[in-house]
Amino acid sequence: MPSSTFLKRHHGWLLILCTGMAPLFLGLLFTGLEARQSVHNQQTATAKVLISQVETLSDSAWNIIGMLHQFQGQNCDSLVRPLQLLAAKNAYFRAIGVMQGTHISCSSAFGHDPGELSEIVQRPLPYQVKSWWGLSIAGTAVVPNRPAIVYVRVADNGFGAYTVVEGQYLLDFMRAISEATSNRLQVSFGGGYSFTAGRTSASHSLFFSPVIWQATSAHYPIRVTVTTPAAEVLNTWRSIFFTFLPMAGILSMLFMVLTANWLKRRVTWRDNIKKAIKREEFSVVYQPVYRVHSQCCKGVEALMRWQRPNGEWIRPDIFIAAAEEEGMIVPLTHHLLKLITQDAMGWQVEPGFHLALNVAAEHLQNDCFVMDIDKLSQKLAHKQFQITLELTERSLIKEGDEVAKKLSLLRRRGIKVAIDDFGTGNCSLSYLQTFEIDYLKIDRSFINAIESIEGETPVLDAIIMLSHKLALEVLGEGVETEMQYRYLCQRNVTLIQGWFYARPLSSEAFVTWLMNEGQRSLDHDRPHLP
Ligand code: G
Ligand code: G
Ligand code: MN
Repeated sequence: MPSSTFLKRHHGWLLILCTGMAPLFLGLLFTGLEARQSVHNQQTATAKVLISQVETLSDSAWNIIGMLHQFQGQNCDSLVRPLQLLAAKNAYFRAIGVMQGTHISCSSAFGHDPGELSEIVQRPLPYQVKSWWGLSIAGTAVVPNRPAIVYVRVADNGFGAYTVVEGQYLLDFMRAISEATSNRLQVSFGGGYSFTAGRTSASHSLFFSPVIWQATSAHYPIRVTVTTPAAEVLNTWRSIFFTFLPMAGILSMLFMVLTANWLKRRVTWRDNIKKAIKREEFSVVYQPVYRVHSQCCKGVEALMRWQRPNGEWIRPDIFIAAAEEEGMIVPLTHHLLKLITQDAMGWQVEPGFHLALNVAAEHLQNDCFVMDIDKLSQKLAHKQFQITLELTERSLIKEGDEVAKKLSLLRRRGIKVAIDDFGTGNCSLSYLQTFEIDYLKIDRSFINAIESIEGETPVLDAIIMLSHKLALEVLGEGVETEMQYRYLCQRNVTLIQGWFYARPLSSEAFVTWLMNEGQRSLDHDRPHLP
């Protein structure tokens, strides 16, 4: 096996492998993102629940404090009972009381003169003058190890009320959520002590790091932090990935089979064309072109044909397109030039007889192009053919400058250039300025649009007029009826090609046809013009 073929085979396997891996890689990426999103959704939901819980607590705390303000001015003896009653009725409260400034004057837990508020909360007070505030704290004087939240309101005259909300309920609630979601939760009120539930795990896994989400309440200074450890993110990802895995597997297989099929087809086309060249399955037919002025055959267009050994004909538009795609168009055109040279050697034609051939885009851009055409004209020099290159608009798009240079060089050596299938490509008009052109071949579809000899065919008429203005010769392609022929003659289209005049013929058939029919006029009633 030659080394280049070996490499190509390997490339094939690599490509199959890559397309097989693609769904897996995309799946990894996609499920990674999906896991992060899912973790994030869970975090925001958790934060929302927690915030709403603390808001409910705070609402009832402020409610009670509002009620305490009605006891303003009463002494502690008469206050203790109602305070104790209020505290007992509300499950959340560890203590409630009233104060003067920061000094507590009466409390549900201690009765008379329990001391300064700062002693109860076991830390300096965050505000001396602010009239409303709340703070989460690590513990109180009586229960130092159980966190709580203290709420305080002091009126302008110095009368104040406070309540200490038991933190244990909130902590239990947080622990339950933390266990269910494997998240670490932290809650603080007014920037104070952080209620914390769940383990701290700072470990990073290979692809994931812990995900942290912070949220605050719109009503109170509540801050909630939800931390999902890396291991939990990994778990979430794993469950999403394993759900996705069977689909990825099926996609992988499908992609690999499709790629393998595609590669096989490519190789098959390439190999088949190569073999067909060797086995001489290709041949060339020549379709005569009629010149209206001289009323005789003035040239031919060479068209390639492929017949398989089993007799099946492969359509030229199919095998030409396949050859272009598989990088076989240059070798195929070399073969075509060889066949044309062999055929045309045997023809008896007048000097200046047109020999037109179709050139593919890739060949035009190839370095060997000018040399190939030079070789053809040298080999046929003694026959003095007028060689014409038919290019499609599509082939002029790429490397326009290079192509224009090559065409200009060949034109100086006497080669003519035609635009084939004119009007079906894009940007047609700009090409007329950029490239040096001798002929326009009007696409068959425009000729087909002719409905009657008197009627108008606006696009066709415009193309013909444009060619005349640009002093280009026009050829009508695919002329099938006398009506189409007359229509074109009326509008001074000088060259006619199509079944109405002649079908594409093998070289031998063409030689006979030229002898018998080559001088035949399509108009018996018109005199010959020079
Ligand atoms: O006549 P026919 O059915 O062969 O042509 C079909 C298409 O194939 C046309 O567009 C024609 O330009 C293209 N074609 C035919 N022979 C050749 C050839 O030798 N080279 C290239 N590049 N195109 C060809
Ligand atoms: O695109 P290009 O001009 O290279 O191709 C010419 C194509 O037109 C060839 O396929 C040829 O067989 C086909 N052809 C030539 N004359 C006629 C015609 O009168 N009618 C139809 N339908 N096709 C034609
Ligand atoms: Mn053509």
